[in-house]
Amino acid sequence: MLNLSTSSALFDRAKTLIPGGVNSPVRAFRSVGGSPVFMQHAQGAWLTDVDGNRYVDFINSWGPMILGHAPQIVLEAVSQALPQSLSFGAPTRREVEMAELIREMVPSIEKVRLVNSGTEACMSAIRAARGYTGRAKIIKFEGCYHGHGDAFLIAAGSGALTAGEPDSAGVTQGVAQDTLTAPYNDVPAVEALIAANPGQIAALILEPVVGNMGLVAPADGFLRALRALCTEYGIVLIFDEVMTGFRLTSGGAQQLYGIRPDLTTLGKIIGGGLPVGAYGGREDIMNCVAPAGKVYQAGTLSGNPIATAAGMAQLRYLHEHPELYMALEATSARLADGTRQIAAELGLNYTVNRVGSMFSLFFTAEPVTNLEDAKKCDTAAFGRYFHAMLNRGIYLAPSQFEALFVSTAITDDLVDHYLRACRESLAEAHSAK
Ligand code: HOZ
Repeated sequence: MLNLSTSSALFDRAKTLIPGGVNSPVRAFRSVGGSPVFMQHAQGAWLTDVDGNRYVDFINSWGPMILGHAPQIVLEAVSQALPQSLSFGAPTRREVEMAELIREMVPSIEKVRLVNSGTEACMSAIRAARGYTGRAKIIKFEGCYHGHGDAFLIAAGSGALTAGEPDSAGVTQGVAQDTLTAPYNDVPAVEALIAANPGQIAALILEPVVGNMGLVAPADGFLRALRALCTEYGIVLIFDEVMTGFRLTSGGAQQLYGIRPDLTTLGKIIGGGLPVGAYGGREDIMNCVAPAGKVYQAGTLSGNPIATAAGMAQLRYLHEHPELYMALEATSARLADGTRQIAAELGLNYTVNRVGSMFSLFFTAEPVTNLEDAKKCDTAAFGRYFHAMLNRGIYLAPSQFEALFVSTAITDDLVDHYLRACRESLAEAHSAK
């Protein structure tokens, strides 16, 4: 068993100071039981906690550490930027260069606005879509998570789902009534919403590959059908690529599936681990944003010089090394296929969904294509599995309804280590009932 005494003591202190003891709900381990591990240090694939335990990291700060932790190129860029000031609240050269690079890597983004988080990006994208169309309603999918903006906390995934409260307290009826929801991968349900709300829908937002109800891939033709519907009805199609952007391919999920959204939201990945977000897309829509247009949105820390230095360093590296996506694909395939095979050998036939370097092991033998499917999982068994993996030095997302993220720091030896731990942990989780 791990010695987690310092983590436990910190959590006890934190609970007296911070709601639930954490600054973001999933971290509290509520859906897997036990108390969270407090981290101290990370390098490459390895995390070290405050008690000195080491773990191979499969969260990678929920996506952005594509190159593993503390890559030299990012650290150097940050140290070069540091002496030039931490914040200006004024335009900088690097913001222009970053916008150019984003546009080059994601061609649907003709104009882009930098913000500070994925939540901010999604809230602002919706406002831009509403300003552009003059319409009020949006469509989102059950189990998709677009940050904690009021409009998105309706049938939301991620922590909102594991807390068992997909409809957050504090969201007014007035806001909630403008958010329409459909099951993921269900085109007829979207058609029905559009038909029932003629000329009223400003935007349709989705994770083109969902990471927030566990990993769920779009069914064949799903994204294409949404694109066609949005074009036909003048609805702004928004891809939330906060987790998939620059990760699934250098151009994100939209490049992988060959679909051009009207707007895209980006988050932590473009900060290389520092707090950044962005939204961008069609020039005519983005020209509605202030001061070019009448949709107001602003922020002192937007385009922060340290965050853009880190983000640019990682983005440039990804752009210049397309071969790393092939390596990520091979590593992730070994991990996911190995997991599936081990489960089958143990007579469990669990579902493993994977797209590129994101995957999930669902504790159900049924296919998982939407939230209803995901909810069929044996979450108690997942909790036991999570702790068995943690005890073996593997740090997974502490919830059945999150994806795992693979970094280029995962070597073949670490894949073997993971698969050994997976076999033992699955067996333990099912013998310990
Ligand atoms: N909402 C994030 C996962 N989908 C978790 C964020 C965090 O706890 O850092």
